[in-house]
Amino acid sequence: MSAQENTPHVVAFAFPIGSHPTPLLHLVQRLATASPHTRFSYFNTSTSNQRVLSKVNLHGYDNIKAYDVDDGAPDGHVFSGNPMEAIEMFIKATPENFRRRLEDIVAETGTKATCLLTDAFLWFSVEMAEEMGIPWVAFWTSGPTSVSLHMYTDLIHSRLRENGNTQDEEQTLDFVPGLSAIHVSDLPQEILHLDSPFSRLLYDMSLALPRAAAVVLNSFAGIEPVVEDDLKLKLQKILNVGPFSPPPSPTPPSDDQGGCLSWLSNQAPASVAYLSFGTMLTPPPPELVALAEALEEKQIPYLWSFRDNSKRHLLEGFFERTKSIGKVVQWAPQLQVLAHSSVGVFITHCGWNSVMESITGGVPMICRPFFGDQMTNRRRVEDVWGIGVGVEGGAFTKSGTVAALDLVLMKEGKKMREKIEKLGECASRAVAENGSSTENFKSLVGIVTSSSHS
Ligand code: U2F
Repeated sequence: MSAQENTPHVVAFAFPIGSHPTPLLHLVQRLATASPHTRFSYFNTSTSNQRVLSKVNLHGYDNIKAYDVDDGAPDGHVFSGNPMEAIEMFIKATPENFRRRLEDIVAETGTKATCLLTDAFLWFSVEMAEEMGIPWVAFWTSGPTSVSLHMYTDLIHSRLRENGNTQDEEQTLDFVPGLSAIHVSDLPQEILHLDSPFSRLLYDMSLALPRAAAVVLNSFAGIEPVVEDDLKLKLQKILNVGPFSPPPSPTPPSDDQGGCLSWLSNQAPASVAYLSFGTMLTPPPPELVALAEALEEKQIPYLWSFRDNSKRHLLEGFFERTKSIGKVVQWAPQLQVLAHSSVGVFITHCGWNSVMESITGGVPMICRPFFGDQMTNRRRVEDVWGIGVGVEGGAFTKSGTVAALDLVLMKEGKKMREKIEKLGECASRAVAENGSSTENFKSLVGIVTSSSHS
């Protein structure tokens, strides 16, 4: 057997939407540092690779190579901007796009895959891994609550049927361990309605996850103890290895072209509202206007990560009038922004990475969730952890936003900060030497780099 054939070769498959591909690549980087003699191949669509690789620097990672796979879009196709269009085209192209590319790479390098480490959504990887006789490790980019809800999809449906499918929005999920605070109205459409290609993908994932050698989460022990204990009964291994932070890079790409950090340094402690709605969405026009009116009325210093040029005209007057107290950028170095002592509140859609980063930075949240796991994340933030508040009525209005700002920056701010600091300490302990996430990461290295199964 040649040295090439003997080299462990971990092949990572990304789900090319939103923030999914970046944390997977960060995980690959950490693994590649921990195991320099293992080869890592990172598969993603070309558009997503371009975006991710413009922010994540692979310089110095000689054992990682990124490859493009087909995104399923016909040549010259112009996307509408609705993420579901890209998702459905991509789903149609799977698993053949990954399978073909993997065959090419194996032929080219003479190195067989010894482990598939993929976004959990790409459940078909378990079949590919089983055919090759290698382990499948699934990476769940959100928290324990949302993966648990997917695992309970059948039970949720049978309970809803018992109620005559009336879907009492206020019904709570007290039949799911640890999740009695979740209401039916918090559930993602993909769990409630199983008829779209994306919902079916997630349902099939819930059936496949027990076959994964391990399910890896960007989370930490103790944040959802009951849910985690229950997941341990359902999955072979659950490995919290978070909260993630980007691995150090010899020449870090500058995420702070807008000068956010120096601007923050000139603001009073805990005074600034940081606004960002993740990688995929912008609130609808009336909500943007209401949000701006609330900030202006209260004269709250703000830092707004705003990229949607089609909606920018709605805020141009506001940005101009408030330029002495506010700053708007296309992209902010969010992790560092949330760790800055001047930030007093994070106005967020409750994407899981944002929630983790807010906990790490110790910043309470005002939550305006839109889809997927964001509503259940909001429920944990507000009702379970007490580290933020949802906006009244579920959408931004001027009065509701003013009330939420008063609550977080003044009335309840101290209490929320104390609670979030406690969670943040728990997170720091998990990633410290000998901490639970650190130890889990070592187990993960063992699982993905052992080529004895091949
Ligand atoms: C999807 O979430 P998003 O990608 O929309 O949002 P987040 O999970 O909060 O991740 C956004 C990431 O982008 C970074 C930020 C987060 O790591 O630090 N970022 C930044 O650095 N600068 C900016 O100006 C703006 C963002 C989905 F919509 C959610 O429901 C899921 O929870 C999530 C994870 O599966 O994926």
